[in-house]
Amino acid sequence: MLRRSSSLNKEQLALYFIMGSTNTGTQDPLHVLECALRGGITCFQLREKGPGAKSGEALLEFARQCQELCKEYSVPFIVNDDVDLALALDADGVHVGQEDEQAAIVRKRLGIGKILGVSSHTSDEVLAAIEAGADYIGMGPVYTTTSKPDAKPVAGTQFIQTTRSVYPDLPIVGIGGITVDNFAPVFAAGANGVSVISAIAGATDVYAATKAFAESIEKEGVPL
Ligand code: 3NM
Repeated sequence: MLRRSSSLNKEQLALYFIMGSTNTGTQDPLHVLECALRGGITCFQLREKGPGAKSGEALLEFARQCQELCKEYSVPFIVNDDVDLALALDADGVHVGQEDEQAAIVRKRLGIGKILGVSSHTSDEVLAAIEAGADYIGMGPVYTTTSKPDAKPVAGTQFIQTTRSVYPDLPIVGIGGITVDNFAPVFAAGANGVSVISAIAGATDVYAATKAFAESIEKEGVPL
């Protein structure tokens, strides 16, 4: 079994914001990220995907700016599915899906000082991710999502609950269609956090939406 990193604190998963430059409509993505950071997100993942996504130098520059903002707020900066970019920037970690580079290879490339997140949809995938040295598992989609065209069928919270009963200490984050109005069952099922794109990136007032979300999570008894 590969070793997990010691750099992830479970509480940092509580309100995990995911964004790319194509998720913010007419709003400047860096402004959106800054408002989200001010509002209280606890982790950030740069996920630059879909039509119009940045690449090459433009992506490197954008990623560097996102990383700088995250540093100002002491929030982990995770890169989705781009180990080269994460290594070039000395990012805090990488998140991969099942179709991306294999988790065990990513762990070897990153070393043990970095955070590795793996999306898992079956118990076999969870076990493989743990054996590959994942620090946390992403599980979804909990609810219907419009942010990932190739998302799997809606899974609800049952799989989180089952996984939690098998692995009491495994850091788990739920994802997919999660909002300030429907997040509570995700924590009740045993997740340590919720990952969101549109509930924050699509808000008219990103700061206010994030702050309200963070406060609601705290009210559920989750420390932020
Ligand atoms: N992964 P929103 S669902 C990036 O099920 C992603 O693994 C998912 O966006 C999975 O908060 C998803 O806008 C999109 O629904 C989440």
